Amino acid sequence: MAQLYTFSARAGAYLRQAGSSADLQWSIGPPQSMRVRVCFHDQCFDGACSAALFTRFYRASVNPQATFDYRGLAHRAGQLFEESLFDGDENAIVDFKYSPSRRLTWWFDHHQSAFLTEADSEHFRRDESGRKFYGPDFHSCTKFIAHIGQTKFGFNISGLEDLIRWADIIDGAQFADPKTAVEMRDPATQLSLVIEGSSEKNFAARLIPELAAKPLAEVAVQPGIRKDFEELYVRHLKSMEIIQQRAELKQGVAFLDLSDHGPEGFNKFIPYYLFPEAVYTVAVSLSPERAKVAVGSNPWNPTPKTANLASICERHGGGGHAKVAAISLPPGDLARAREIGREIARELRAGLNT
Ligand SMILES: [Mn+2]
Repeated sequence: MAQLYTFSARAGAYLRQAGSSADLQWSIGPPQSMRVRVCFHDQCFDGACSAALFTRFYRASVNPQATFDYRGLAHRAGQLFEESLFDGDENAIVDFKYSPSRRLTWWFDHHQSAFLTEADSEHFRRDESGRKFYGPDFHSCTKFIAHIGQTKFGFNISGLEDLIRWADIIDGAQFADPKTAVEMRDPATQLSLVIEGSSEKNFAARLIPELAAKPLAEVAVQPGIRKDFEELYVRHLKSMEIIQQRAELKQGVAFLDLSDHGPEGFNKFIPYYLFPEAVYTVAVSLSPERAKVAVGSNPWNPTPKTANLASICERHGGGGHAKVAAISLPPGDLARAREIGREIARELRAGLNT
């Protein structure tokens, strides 16, 4: 139920209106009891930045006294949302799939595969709240939220430019060169490594208030984060060695089976740093949660990339963006993940060599 707050100079307090027009109840009280649940794409720099930016936007444009709780969401086989997720007075999803739940009050996403079903897509098209937004042309959800905030709500992004710019560079794979992406000398790329790689539960959720309050450079040098970064960077260097040894580069496609290499992810630009001639990468990996096929394209290789990787992955039950997409299967389906990975590699090679 929506609640309205009105500041009453006479009462010297916010008045809270609750209930329908038939049984209006006004109570005196500050609106800090307004709790906003923000669900975001977990272990993703853009997901965390989207949640941070949404927080700033909401405080500036909707309710300065609101409190926020963050919950990271992950793509997995099966049901994505339980109704109990949406336990706030307001409930938002940023940088993640649409939910038709009546409890969802704000939604921002930019993924091509934002809708699980045609029914969800139709539900979104019929929404009249003016608080649910889909921006598939945006490289990052962070920049999309900034754009909607500025153009529809008069939100001032001053002081947040760096956060928005880097989320757009990182999520849109718009690094100037593979060196910037792989050598990680900028605070944003260092934070991205920690957000994607931290094994602490709810790490990103706890980092979001920092991202909303401080410049990236200040967040990145905090001792806890610095230590995590250094540990993960050592692993990053090791994974570079392994990818160097394992990659099967043929006809413009690097195929990588890293499923016996442990659950750690790897920086998706390493293959292009090591093999500039690779146009696409297909990587199979295994974690306790899922067997994953990740498909990406080399943004620095000038070869025209006509394949829509989201569409290819959708055929196998996955999704993502045109230039980077993935398929998640239950961990027991590793053999099928390998098969799908090989098949996609064949399809991409055939497409490049016709
Ligand atoms: Mn995103």
